[in-house]
Amino acid sequence: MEWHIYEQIQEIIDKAPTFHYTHGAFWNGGYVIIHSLPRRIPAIYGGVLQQFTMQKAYYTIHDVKERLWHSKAVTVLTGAGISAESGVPTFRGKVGLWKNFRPEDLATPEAFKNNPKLVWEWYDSRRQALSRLKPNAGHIAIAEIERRVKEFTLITQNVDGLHHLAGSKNIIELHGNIWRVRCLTCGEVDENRDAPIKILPFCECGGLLRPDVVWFGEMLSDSALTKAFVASDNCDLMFVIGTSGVVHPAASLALRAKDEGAFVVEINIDNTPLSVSADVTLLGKAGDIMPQLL
Ligand code: BJW
Ligand code: ZN
Repeated sequence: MEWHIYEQIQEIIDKAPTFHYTHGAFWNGGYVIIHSLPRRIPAIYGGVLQQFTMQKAYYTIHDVKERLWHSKAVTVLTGAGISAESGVPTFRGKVGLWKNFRPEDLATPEAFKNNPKLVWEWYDSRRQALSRLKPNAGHIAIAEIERRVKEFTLITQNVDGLHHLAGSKNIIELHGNIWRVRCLTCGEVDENRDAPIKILPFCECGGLLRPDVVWFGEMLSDSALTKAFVASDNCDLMFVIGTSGVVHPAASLALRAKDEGAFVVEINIDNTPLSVSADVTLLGKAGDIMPQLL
């Protein structure tokens, strides 16, 4: 990176009001130049908190790359944004699914109880669209990282199965999988790739089947969450990719990783509530940035 770009970044940060976070990204011939958020660090004199000072650190994509390949344990947390470039709609934002659909009507156990046909029609339309989509460069780069690092865990909030198709192996699906069904009567879980699926679908036992996903107000699987905690608490480096960071407990995994000493790199086209906690935010599309780390 050219030195004058560093100077420009420095100038912008210096002009920013003290004690306010400054954040930005600069584009240079297609490469993302990133810097971490300046942090407020307490200055303690004689045991008394006197003031906050600004700690500034700058990272290039090459610094992140270097860190990645020197890490022993890498954990990746993904959200809908990683699949956006495959054509899968995200939930929030200007063109997100929640613009046209209310989560209360479609993604809660009460919604399914009140109108299983409506909920199944929504999931069926998403399954049909998904059946035509493929993993993108972001998914593929994550699978490649798994092949090259010693300890690797992928925690995804996505239900689309695209990480599997890209070749990722050690995957924790926090919110389930849209290609599985679960019987409300006997609890049996089965893979079902019918697209379209028969509405309403029933189990051999006669019970109504539901998508095997986690809706609002439902507990995440104990074993998935425990594994996700272990992977977040024990990694040296965590990538947080394409999530708005507003749905818990998934979002809290990034904070846990940070608290336990991991270096946290966020990759998103926008800032999120997690940006202030991340060591670095790379602003850009996951499908553009992830392959640059290989
Ligand atoms: C790009 C990009 C590109 C775009 N490159 N980036 C603590 C505090 C407050 C509330 C709670 C709390 N703990 C629990 C709760 C309640 C609730 C919750 O979090 N609510 C908040 C919304 C307020 N959580 C729950 O209910 C969870 N259960 C639970 O905690 O049980 C215990 C409990 C029960 C009862 C009460 C309290 C506790 C369950 C959450 C289940 C979420 N389910 C869904 C649907 C899954 C099935 C389906 O797909 O249909 O999961 S909702 C939806 O949101 C989906 C996603 O996995 C999840 C997260 O969304 P995600 O992935 O972040 O997507 P977006 O669209 O929000 O963001 C996309 C991002 O990508 C954006 O930032 C873009 O900028 C970026 N982007 N293109 C890089 N190319
Ligand atoms: Zn059954």
